Amino acid sequence: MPRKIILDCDPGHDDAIAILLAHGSPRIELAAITTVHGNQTLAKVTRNALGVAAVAGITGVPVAAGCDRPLVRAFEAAPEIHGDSGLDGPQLPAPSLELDPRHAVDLIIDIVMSHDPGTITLVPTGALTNIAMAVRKEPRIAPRVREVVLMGGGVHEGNWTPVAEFNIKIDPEAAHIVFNEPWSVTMVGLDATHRALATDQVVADIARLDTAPAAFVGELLAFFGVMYQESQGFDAPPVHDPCAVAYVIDPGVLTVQRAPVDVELQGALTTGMTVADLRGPAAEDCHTQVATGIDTERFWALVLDALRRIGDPPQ
Ligand SMILES: [Ca+2]
Repeated sequence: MPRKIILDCDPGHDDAIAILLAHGSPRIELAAITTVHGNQTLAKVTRNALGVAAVAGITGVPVAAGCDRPLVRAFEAAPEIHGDSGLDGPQLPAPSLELDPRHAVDLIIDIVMSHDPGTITLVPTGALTNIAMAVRKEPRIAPRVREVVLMGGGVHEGNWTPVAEFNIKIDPEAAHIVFNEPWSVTMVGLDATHRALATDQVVADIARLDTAPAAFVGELLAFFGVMYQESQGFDAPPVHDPCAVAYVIDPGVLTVQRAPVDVELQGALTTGMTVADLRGPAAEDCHTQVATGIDTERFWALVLDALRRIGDPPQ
């Protein structure tokens, strides 16, 4: 049985690859793609999500736009990583799907409440605003969701500040809500994703697939590589978001450790830091775990397999 997920994202180069991985994997059924402010404005990332859906040949999956700003703080984008469009590099095709008229928060609630308990997994790969709003509006989703597997945070690493990761830093109050609800949360943070590097070898393996979606990924990675080199000194770009999808497909991809996690909201230097307590065995009722490592070969094999299965969808 494929796992049903709602991918809540802000495409975003790595979000785009996460969409392709989810769509191409036989172990995942996309119940919805929802968008949230983040890498760029809500309008831009929503347009990008629809364009990526067209590249992937996705049909019959609702795509809905959500919150256009954080719960408390001012909107903050990441053009230095993702460019002015949020997905600079490749040419985006015209959307083939129409945007669902529902607000993403309502779509998330509708899907979780209309499915059997324990069947829907939430995979947020952007700011946690939509997820926080959904669980505040309809608290009954918390015990019904199978688990939340989010890309964000880090135990020992930051990227937007020395100690905070972008998705958490831009809406720490939303992250605080999500980490403190009684659902199972896996934090796929920078300790794992900074090792999911699109090396020259990976780029060559993807190019060899010789399909339009693979070429699209190649163009994404070319732009992403330059931006990561210039802004953060990486020799190869870290591809964060698909790591969360990969964990749903095959939990063995990541090394995880059960640990309480909370989010710093008032730090003079540390706002948005995910504070994980790894000091000892976690309590029985600890509902959060953090990724501490990744099997990169296994991860890239999943991405390549998904792209191979997608092939060249009819346009
Ligand atoms: Ca993202």
